[in-house]
Amino acid sequence: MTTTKIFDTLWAEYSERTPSAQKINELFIGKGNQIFNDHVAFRTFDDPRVDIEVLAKPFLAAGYVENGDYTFEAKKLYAKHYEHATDKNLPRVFISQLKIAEFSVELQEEVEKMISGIPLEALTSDDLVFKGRLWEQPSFEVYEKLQAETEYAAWLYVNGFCSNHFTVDINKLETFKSLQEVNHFLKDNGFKMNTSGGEIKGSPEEFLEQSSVLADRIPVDFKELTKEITSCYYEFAFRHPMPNGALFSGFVTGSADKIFESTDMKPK
Ligand code: OOG
Ligand code: NI
Repeated sequence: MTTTKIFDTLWAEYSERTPSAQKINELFIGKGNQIFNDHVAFRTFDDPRVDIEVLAKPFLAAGYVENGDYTFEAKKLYAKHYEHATDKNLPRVFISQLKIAEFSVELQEEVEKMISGIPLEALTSDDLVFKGRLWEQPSFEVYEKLQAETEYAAWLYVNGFCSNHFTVDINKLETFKSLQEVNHFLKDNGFKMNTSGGEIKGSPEEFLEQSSVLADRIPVDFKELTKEITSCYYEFAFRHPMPNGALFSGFVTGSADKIFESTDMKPK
């Protein structure tokens, strides 16, 4: 699959479930900006049938290479980021996985049910990343049980495999010169920011500043009832030059830790 096809497909799915991202794009474009993406992100479990390496396949096939890895002790997550080997205008790809062995036996059993419910043809398709939720209709009781241990697993149980956020590259906007200005503009237009760890995560000293709006909520048909649950969110990244003059290209663990919380049902 070409990179154009990959990102067009991902954007179509994501923007349909994330009306805020479409609205924010219209606002930026209305001010005379063109939008470029800094990165997109995916979530999964560390089971070898569906882990980071499996989700990365379409990207590796399209010329992406691994560029860094990150550990999140408290959230029991591990992540890798990928960049295109030659075309640096393409978005980075950030994929995290939940370390399921570190959770309760009950959670492990639920995850096993999810993964063993995935049709074999999807598991062997090399494009799991586009497929959404591949297991049976979720139960609200299970959702709440997962959520009590980890918002991440509960989110994945409902949303499945998909891009959980796109990220506007603020360096490339014409009419905004800082993340502060962007946040101000978004709040003026009624958007709610993720304030966990402060509205802006990171600093010029860390070479990366990031912010995000709280995830949209869409109705989910559980077995027992229909309820609005977080879908996906939009992020904003501003990169600073390192001492060698090049823009920093990685991620900052302490900031990412808080960005994950954009999909929490109970935001901090
Ligand atoms: C990923 C959160 C981390 C970043 O830019 O630091 C991240 C997620 O929500 O799955 O995207
Ligand atoms: Ni991100």
